[in-house]
Amino acid sequence: MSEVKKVRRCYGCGEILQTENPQAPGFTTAFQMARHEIVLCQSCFEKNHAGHDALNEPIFNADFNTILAQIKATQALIVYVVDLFTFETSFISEVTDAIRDSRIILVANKIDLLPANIKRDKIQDYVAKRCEQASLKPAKIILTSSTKNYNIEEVMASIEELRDGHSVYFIGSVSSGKSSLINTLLKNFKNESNFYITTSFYPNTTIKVIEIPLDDRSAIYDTPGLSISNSVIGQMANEKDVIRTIVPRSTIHPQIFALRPGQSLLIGAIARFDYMSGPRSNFTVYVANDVSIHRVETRRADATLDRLIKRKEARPISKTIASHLDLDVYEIRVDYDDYCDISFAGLGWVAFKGKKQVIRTYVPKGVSIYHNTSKI
Ligand SMILES: Nc1nc2c(ncn2[C@@H]2O[C@H](COP(=O)(O)OP(=O)(O)OP(=O)(O)O)[C@@H](O)[C@H]2O)c(=O)[nH]1
Ligand SMILES: [Mg+2]
Repeated sequence: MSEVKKVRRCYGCGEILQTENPQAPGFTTAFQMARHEIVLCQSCFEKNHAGHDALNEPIFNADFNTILAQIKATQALIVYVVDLFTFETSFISEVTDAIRDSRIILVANKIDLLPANIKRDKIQDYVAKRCEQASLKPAKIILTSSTKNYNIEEVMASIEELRDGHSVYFIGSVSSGKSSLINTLLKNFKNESNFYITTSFYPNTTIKVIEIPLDDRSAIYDTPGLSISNSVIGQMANEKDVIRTIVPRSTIHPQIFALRPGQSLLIGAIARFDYMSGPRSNFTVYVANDVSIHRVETRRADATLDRLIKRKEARPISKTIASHLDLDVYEIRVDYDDYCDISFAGLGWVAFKGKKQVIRTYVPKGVSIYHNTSKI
């Protein structure tokens, strides 16, 4: 088992909290640390500097309950669309819990973004394993790409096979590609009306339920995506430059970094990966090709990140990250020999072979880190 603990910062000044030395920055009592999720260091506490911020959980949109009620009332078939690039964030546990009793086709979309070295049957197994862990039993799991027209026929055939005359609802997180999939189905199979649904690169494109009649009694429904507030995309949804940079448009080219402890990777100016201890190891970074990655000595990482932000020399730069202090820190202790991955929700992931390494990851406040599919 690996040990993972969040390295906590003072919510007033951002200093890393510690309980050992009252004279050093970031001191707080063990009592405060144990009692509260949000803690101010002694110095900020004395200044009565109110800190605020909390880790966000994915938002389960209220309107979605109405959609779920309609699905249940009409015994509709669900096409649950998950984005393979941001799998852990778009495979939403609240949705899984809510749809468990319905008939489901799970469509794992955007397969074209994953490099060919990740074998398709491995991905299929991974998705099946994650469904099993979540006690979700889809009638079919289909890997697709709506942009490359991959497996669209299988989606159509499965819908026809499983809907039994009932309606079909496409649901899933924002930007998972629900509207694009429906458009591709329409293009391939029938589009008498020549009507296409608006799709876009930015989250929250579909804002109302859209009905596309199949026959007199049934229809395909496109639904607004559920926003994922614990992902970089959710946190920075209004920063178009950031979204343009972090959402991949083409197949990702993974980059391999051989790091020794004491080296760090700055991922754009919004995330960071510090290699704290362990043997020299290869770390493969999967992020959109437009995201810059700077390798630096850890002791210089704070200053370098601040300089990159100031000079706008990294991609992306976010208005919400003015300095290294604006990032939350998590420490991960890997304690086994197997393959490991650490995902930065919405941004990508780092893969490596576990050899008792200690790693610190830094992400914007409220963004989740996942380690081997577990949320930290
Ligand atoms: N690379 C790739 N991009 C895709 C694929 N499917 C959709 N996209 C892109 O993903 C973005 C979001 O697609 P939409 O179809 O608007 O997603 P949505 O799920 O309807 O989003 P909301 O309406 O906001 O919930 C667009 O830029 C699409 O071009 C795919 O298979 N591969
Ligand atoms: Mg849409």
